[in-house]
Amino acid sequence: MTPTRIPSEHAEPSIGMVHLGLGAFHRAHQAVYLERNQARHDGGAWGLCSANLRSNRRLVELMRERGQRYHVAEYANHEQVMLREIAAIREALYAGPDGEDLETLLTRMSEPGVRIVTLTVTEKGYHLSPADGHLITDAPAIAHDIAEPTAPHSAPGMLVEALARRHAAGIPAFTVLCCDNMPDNGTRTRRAVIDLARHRDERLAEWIADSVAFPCSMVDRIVPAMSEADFERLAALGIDDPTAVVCEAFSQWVVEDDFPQGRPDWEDDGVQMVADVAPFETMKLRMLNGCHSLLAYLGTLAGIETVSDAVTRHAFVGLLRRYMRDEAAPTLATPADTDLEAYADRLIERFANDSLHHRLQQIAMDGSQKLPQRWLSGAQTRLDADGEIGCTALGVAAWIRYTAGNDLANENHPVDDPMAETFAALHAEHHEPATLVTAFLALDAIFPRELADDARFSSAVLHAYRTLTERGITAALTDLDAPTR
Ligand code: CS2
Repeated sequence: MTPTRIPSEHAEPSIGMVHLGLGAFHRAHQAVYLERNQARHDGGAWGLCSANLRSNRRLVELMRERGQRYHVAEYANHEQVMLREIAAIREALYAGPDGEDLETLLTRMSEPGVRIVTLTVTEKGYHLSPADGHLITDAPAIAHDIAEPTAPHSAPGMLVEALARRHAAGIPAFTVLCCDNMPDNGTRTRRAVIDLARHRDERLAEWIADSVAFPCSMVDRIVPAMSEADFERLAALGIDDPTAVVCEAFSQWVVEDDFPQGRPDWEDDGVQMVADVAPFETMKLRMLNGCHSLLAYLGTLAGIETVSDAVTRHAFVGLLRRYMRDEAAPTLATPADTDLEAYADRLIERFANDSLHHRLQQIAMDGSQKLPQRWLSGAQTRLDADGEIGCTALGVAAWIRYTAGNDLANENHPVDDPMAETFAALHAEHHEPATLVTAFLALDAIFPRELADDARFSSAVLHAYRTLTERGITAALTDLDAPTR
C-alpha cells in the first residue's frame, strides 16, 4: 500500500517547552501536535527540549545524530499508513543516573523562555502510592532527592530543583502538564512535587502551591514498542530511521485549560482544551485501559501474544463488551456529546487494528501501578450501587495468576513491576487459592481497604481464580453467564 507522506518544512522553533520522558509515546503523540503547531507558525516559540531520565541513552544519541528529525508511521487497519516527518524536538538530552546532561536539563527548565514542562514518565515515575496517591518517601529515587535535592534522580525531584532555581532567580514558574495515564494526573503530580519540596524548604513548597499550575490531561494513542519487524516494514517504505515510531491513526488529547504563563494555540491542532478533564480521563482509563488490562492478563495466560490476535476471539470480545457495558459505563459521568456505545465500538475496532503488533506483555507490565485506576475505583463504584463486578473480578484473578510468572500452559513470562519481588514471595508462600488471593488483596498499596474487605469482591475474585486455574479460561469466561453471578 502506498503511504501518504507529510514532510516537515518549517523553520526552527525556539525552545518553549521541556519534556521529561522521551519515549515512543511522547514522540508519537505530543510531538506530533507540536509539529502541526510549528508548521502553522513556521517554527514559533514552542519548540521542545525532550529528555530521557533513566533509560535509553542510545535513543538520545541516535536522535542527536539525526538532528532530532524522525518519522511517525500512523497505521490504520490493513497496513494503510501515513508517514509524518517530525522536527518539533529541538534538543534531546539524557539526564541519566551518572548525571550526564542533567545540568543542561535543569538549566533549560530554569530559562524564562520555557513556560511549560510536560511529562510522560509512566505511572511509577511519580513514586506515588497507587492506591491513595501519597509520595513514597522511601522509594530510592525520592530518598536520594530528599538527601541531595540539587542533583535529582526522579522526575518530581527535577521539577522541584528547577522550580527552586526559578524562585531564587525571580523567574515566574512554568506550568507542569502531566501526560501519564493516572486519574487526576495534574493533582497527583502537584502532590508529589509539593510533598517533596516540603522536605527541602517549606517556603518553596508554599510558593509552588501558590504559583504553579498543574493542569490535568487525558492522552490517547496506541503506540506499541518498536520491534525488528516494524523497522523492516518501514525500511520497505524507504524509511531507514532507528528513531521512528509506529502507532495507530487515532489520536486524542484533552487538556485542562490552565496555563497562566501562556500555551501554544493547541485548539487549532486538534487538542480539546476544556475546563474539566475528569470525565474524559475516567472514561478512557476504565474503558480503554481497563479493556487493555483484561486482554493483557487473560490473553497472556492463554498464550496469546498481541491485542489484535486476542480480539479475533469471540469470547474475548464478548468479555470486553460485557465489561464495558455492565461494569465500566455505568460508573461514568460521560463527557458531553459522547455516545458511550459508539465509544465502545470504536475501541473494539482500534484493538482489532491488524497493522499494529501491540504486545500484551507491554500492557501487562506495572500492573500494581495500573489496576487501581483501570479497575478498582470502578469496581468500588459498582459495588456501592449493588452492580456487576464479575469481569473485573476475573481480571484481578488473572492478574494474580499472571504474577506467578508463567501462563496456564506453564510457559514462563517476565513479571515487570516495581512490586515483582513481593508478588514472587507471595506465590512462594501460598499454594492454596484462598490464602493466596487473601494475601494479594491485603496489598494495601494496590487495593483500598474498603474494597479488599468487601466479601462480594473477595469471594468473586477467589471464585474466578479457582475457575481459571482449575478449569481454564474458556470455563472462566462461560462462568460469567452462570445464574449465581
Ligand atoms: C496501555 C496504554 O500499556 C498500557 O498499559 O494500556 O499504553 C494504552 O495503549 C494507551 O493508554 C492508549 O492511549
